[in-house]
Amino acid sequence: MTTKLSSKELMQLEDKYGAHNYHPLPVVLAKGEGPYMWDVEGKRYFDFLSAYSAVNQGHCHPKIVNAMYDQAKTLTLTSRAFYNDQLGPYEKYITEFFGYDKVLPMNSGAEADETALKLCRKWAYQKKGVPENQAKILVCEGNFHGRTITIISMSSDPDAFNDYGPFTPGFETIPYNDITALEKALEDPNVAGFLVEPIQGEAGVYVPDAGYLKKASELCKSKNVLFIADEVQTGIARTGRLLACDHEDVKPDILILGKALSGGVFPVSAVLANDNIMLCIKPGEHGSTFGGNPIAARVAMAALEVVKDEKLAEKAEYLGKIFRDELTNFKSDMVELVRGKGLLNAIIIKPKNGKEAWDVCVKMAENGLLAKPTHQHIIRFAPPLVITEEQMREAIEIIKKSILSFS
Ligand code: IF1
Repeated sequence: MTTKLSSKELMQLEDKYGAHNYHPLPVVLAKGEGPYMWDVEGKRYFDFLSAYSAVNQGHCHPKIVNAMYDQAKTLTLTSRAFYNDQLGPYEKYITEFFGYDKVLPMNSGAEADETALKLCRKWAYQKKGVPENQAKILVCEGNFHGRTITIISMSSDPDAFNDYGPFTPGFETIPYNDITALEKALEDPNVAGFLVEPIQGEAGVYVPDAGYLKKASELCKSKNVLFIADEVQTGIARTGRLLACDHEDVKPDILILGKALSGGVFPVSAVLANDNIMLCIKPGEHGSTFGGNPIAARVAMAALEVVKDEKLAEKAEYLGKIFRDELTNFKSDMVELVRGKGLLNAIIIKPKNGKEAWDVCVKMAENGLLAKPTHQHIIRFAPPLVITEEQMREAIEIIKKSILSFS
């Protein structure tokens, strides 16, 4: 029986043998269930990050884990060189679930974003008639769509693109939540698409003005430009509706999903579109080894069933209102602003006596709640959507207590 390593020993292993591309909070987790995680020493935490909204259905949801386990001992991977008995039923299920003709299955969110970009360019040349290699895609300042070289070529965050050049051309950056800027950029006849997060997650849960998404999608339609919604983080019930676009009845031309599409159990992502767009990609023109594998198919169907059966969007809507009301009315000179939709929220922390968002997160961890700053002064709060009202209220008390400890 190998002796169990302590948190400290495990952190040292990662430091010595792992790339230093993250700066994690000093917590080593060993178990997850529902809204909770436990560290190596057995301490329990509320998870208020949900792996950046991948664990919306709660940690280790039995229905999803069992689907994975059952398929994993039957058939894991065939590649798309052949058919498999799970992909067709999954494709039917997910396209009917979201209301599109077809789905292109991938694995990570970044791969799905890359797929959407390729699809948009193909459509531009084959259907819109944009001259070859002239297609332009509009993106927003503050965007986060993944970490590949093409995706960071669209980024306005130096941490994302510094020393990774040369960059992929064909993108124009406009301010987020600015209809006038979009209108102006759309004057260019070579614009093929507008890629946007309905709420900017990494930028700090930046919720655009009411009507922005609707007006933006209408402007795109009027200029024969594809409205491409990256719902990798905001989708799958996180913001109080199945998709964040649903708050404004916006139907993206291309929908990008990831993260909670698998409930955090397995890497699954997807791009959905109707035939006039999706069929621009012909056999042999795009794919991936694991894309559409039988485990991903089973896991994603189970994860979506959980969203529906457990009414997770309605729960997120209801509990999100409690979270924002409680923390907006919480009197503290460290809480500058509370914003969000559903259970995707953020608190902007005003530094006090040299203490800032990171220190609040360390204190919350001591008090049994895990969250992490996105940028220096913003803490994102995104618990699994299966959290109960009682658990939510207990967690809110931990947040308040932790902030007050700096008074
Ligand atoms: C990391 C950030 C969040 C995403 C949106 C695509 C992707 C993501 C809207 C790519 C991924 C993750 C990546 C992860 C941390 C997390 C993140 F801080 F990086 F920016 F959530 F805000 N579109 N976001 O949020 O999906 O390829 O990762 O599956 O890179 O540290 P992925």
